[in-house]
Amino acid sequence: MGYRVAIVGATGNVGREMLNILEELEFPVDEIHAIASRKSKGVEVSFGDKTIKCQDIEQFDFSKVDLVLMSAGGEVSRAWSEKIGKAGPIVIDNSSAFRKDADVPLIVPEVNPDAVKDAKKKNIIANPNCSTIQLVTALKPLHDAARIKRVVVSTYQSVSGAGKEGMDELWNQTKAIYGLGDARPKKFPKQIAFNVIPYIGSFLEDGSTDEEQKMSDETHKMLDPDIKVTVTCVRVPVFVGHSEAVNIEFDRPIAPDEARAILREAPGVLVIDKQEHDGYITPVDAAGEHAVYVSRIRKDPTVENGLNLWVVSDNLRKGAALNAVQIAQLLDETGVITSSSGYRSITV
Ligand code: 2RA
Repeated sequence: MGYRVAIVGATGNVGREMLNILEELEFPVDEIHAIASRKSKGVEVSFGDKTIKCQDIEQFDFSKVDLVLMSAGGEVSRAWSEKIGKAGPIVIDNSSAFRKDADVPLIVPEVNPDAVKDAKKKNIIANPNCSTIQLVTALKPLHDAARIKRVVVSTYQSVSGAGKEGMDELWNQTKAIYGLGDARPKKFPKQIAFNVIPYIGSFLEDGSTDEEQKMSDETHKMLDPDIKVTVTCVRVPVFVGHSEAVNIEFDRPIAPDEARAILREAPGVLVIDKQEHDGYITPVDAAGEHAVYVSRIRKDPTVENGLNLWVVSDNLRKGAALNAVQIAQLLDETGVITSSSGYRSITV
């Protein structure tokens, strides 16, 4: 006996990864349903060696499933997640729609698994923003060892964070710039091929962007509201894998060797940190993998108790689909949902 699972947004980058990861982690699935908008009805997606056809969200009876993994954007989540939660299943929502809701837990299983106790308040759990997930996974073990006072983060976010259209734009623009074709930006506000764009999401009144605000708000909700967080989010011409340059100020001295030892023991983290070219990670190395990689751990001598890190992870996997499936595992392990079959846990 396993679970009856529906994936909403099954044709998207993250939806497809959710299907892959459910299968890879042998999450106990009895029934799987691929759900999408009416225009994608009948489109085929893969689940292991099977092919399943997308069903129209308007026609689907959500009371017949136990778990819904939702990744169809904020608008669809706002229209559907509460309705689905009331029909019975628990919704793991990948959008930002409910992340700040006090009755909706926001969870990275390595960071704040206890928040699962509130899962049934609305039958919705929010999956954090991709760039926040990898940040807090690396910060949590360090914060437990030496309180973090302030974090300065600069992100280098891949185009897959903006969906398939973002990936297509990088591919088509790259070809168009050196050949024939239309290189004008459509998905991104400026040319992304051979360029970087210091803007993700939308502008807020104070001049920051909502992507930057999300990283700060979500770190406060999951890790500690007292940590000062300041962020600059940048889109870069990389297909998959978000990178972050992270500067941390602690309330006591912490040597790079101590930080390395702590991070080596931390769940979900892999330290690759030698002063040689195989000794640091790039997004190309991290794509398709599960871990949050930490490299370039070094002292920041310009502040008291400062460290610099380089943090990279696959934004479609740990930054989205993997974290969502880990939340499903957590629901199962804690008995919030129940099934009699077993499955392999994640090890990285
Ligand atoms: C991005 N953070 O990379 C977004 C996706 N959730 O655009």
